[in-house]
Amino acid sequence: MEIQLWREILTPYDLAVKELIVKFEHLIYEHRSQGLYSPIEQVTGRVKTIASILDKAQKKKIPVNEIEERFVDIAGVRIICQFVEDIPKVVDIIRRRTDMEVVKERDYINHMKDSGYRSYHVIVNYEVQTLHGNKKIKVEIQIRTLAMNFWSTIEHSLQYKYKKNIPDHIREKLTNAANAIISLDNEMSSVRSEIMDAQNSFQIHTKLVSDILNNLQNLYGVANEREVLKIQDEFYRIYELNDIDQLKRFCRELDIIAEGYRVQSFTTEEM
Ligand code: 0O2
Repeated sequence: MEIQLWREILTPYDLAVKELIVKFEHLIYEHRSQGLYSPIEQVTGRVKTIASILDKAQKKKIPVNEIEERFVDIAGVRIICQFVEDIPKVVDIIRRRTDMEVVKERDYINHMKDSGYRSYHVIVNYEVQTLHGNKKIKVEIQIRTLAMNFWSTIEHSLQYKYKKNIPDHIREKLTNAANAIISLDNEMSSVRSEIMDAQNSFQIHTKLVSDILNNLQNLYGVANEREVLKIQDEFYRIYELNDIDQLKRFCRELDIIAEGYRVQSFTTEEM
């Protein structure tokens, strides 16, 4: 098949990957902006390269004209989580969505591959709208922890380097590393609530400071400069106390002051 034709075939897959990355990243944003813990930490995606498609087709003896129908991972999205416990939550989010339909699931976490590979795969049907109309395509969503991703990225590069014939002594090290990853994920899970609390406080703190600075910036345009400078000094004083409750109280009070100025400016405009 001509390269140009391949490019055309792959265009909807590229669109699907881009759309899904935006959608999953927006879920992270929605969680965080509501002060909630996001089970999704990072999202990446790729369209399989033509070389890799042809390689796999040759190995699996799939005729070129059946590739689109039989390949499930031309479009691939990878969702990275912090903890193993986040993975079923992400799977559940995917199952409940109406813009994609789960057609297959593969649990390589409870059923680790002989290589040591661990990940949860969900194959979905996803519809994209292209210049030539709607097209339903398959997307493979791989869900795994940061630690699992570290292992599989390294192992994947070694597979590439050794053309899938990784020498025994390296294979043994990879197996040891895969077991260490299981222990690491378990250790992290055992302090999960402490880690989540710490991250949560950090996010609340960041959001409060950002809200306060926004309000202060807006006040510069409408309030008396001396008053704004006084409020700003008070903010610095409270910030140094490193006390989240005081920062929350200050943020609420500043909201009330800012609201007062907003009302005042509306009334002046109306007159
Ligand atoms: P690439 O380069 O990542 O695209 P099957 O459907 O069972 O006939 P298939 O399609 O190989 O065979 O399915 P499987 O085993 O679920 O693998 C799908 C993808 O999971 C692979 O795509 C890899 O991305 C990943 N994967 C599976 N096994 C391993 C492994 O042992 N190590 C690593 N690092 N990744 C793995 P591709 O096309 O093989 O590779």
